[in-house]
Amino acid sequence: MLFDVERVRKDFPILNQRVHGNPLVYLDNAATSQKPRVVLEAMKRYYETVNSNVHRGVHYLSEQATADYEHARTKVQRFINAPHVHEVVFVRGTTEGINLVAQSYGRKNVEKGDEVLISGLEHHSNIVPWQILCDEKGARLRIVPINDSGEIVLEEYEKLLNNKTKIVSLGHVSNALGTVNPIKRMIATAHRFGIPVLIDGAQGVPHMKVDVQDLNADFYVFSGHKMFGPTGIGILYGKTEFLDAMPPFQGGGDMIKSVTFEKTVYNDLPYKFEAGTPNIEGAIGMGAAIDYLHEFDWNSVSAYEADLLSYATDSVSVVKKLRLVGTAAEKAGVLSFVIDGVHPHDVGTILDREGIAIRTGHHCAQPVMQRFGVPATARASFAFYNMKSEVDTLVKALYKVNEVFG
Ligand code: 7TS
Repeated sequence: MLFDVERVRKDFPILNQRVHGNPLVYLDNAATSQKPRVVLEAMKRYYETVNSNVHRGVHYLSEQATADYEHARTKVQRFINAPHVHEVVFVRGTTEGINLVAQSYGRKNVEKGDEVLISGLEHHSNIVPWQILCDEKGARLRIVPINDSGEIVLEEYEKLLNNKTKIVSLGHVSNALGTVNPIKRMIATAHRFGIPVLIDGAQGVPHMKVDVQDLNADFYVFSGHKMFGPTGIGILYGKTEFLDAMPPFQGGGDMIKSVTFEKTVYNDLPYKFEAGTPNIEGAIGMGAAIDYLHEFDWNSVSAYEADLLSYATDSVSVVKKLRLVGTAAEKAGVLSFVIDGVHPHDVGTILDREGIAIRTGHHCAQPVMQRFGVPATARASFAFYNMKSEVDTLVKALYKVNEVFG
């Protein structure tokens, strides 16, 4: 079945508008994706007909809200092929998921002199939580280097794994460069040393089918808002053996079975990690986004996206003084670049006047910028609703940038 982008675009009301008098060209999908109508309607329907707190009331609406919330969890379970529904924990997003593992698993298992291993490609949210942990424990954060194309150097990775390494935490896809990491292979390598692996899937799930069992990931985290769902909701998937042994991250309602002033008995998974009233409408919206994604043939989507990225790569490469940052063999969704003599923010501002939304800056990945010797890049990031004609608009606007800056 061929992917029909014109039809898909009709599902996203926000795309059909003009910005500064020009048709909106939204190329900031790595920051957040747009939402299809079915997601917006699911959340509206929830507030208009069901709104109530979950897991508490015996009344009709509370039971309905609980059923909808838990149904969303089973949708996530199927979406990532998790073996058990209790392995799916609702969190605020990728950032909270990583902090949860660092604070709960990390504080319990990482001691003075131990090591935590990440790569040189990580988003700040997969760096700073581990730094906080290592600082507290007197442990060492070690970094797998990346090569000039923006790929993890696998030989170095293997050399860095040792009996002091307590956890490995890796991005699935780099938000700054678009590199797709060979995580299945890297997980298998870490497992040979008996080391668990967390995958930051924030930029993975919007572009590819993820099967946590096939990957054999011990933890996999992602955000709803980057996969066409709402903000403020995300997922921590963890294998039962790890989640069961981990202490709670936050205390409060819902995460307990019983409380006295002397002793509290914690709830079962996943509720042990869901203290307080959760983001109910967020979970429901995320479930609706998953239903929406299920309608697609992912082979066609992947082929469409790969073709679009390759077209964009070729098209921008002819722009004078433009240099791509990140040229990995395996890439998804992201085109980062600099134009010699022009600050990326100026590129962004000129493009904005043409109705084009891109991100400029360090993309919360300052170590990646340092590795490539640039303070910032301009980044166009794609979703399956983007079109080649939008790439053409981008390229035309980049010519304009060169005209302005001579
Ligand atoms: N990990 C990666 C790889 C990301 O790209 C992001 C967000 C996060 C973690 C954090 O996700 P959050 O939903 O908890 O904020 N990346 C970006 C970006 O590239 N531009 O804005 C946010």
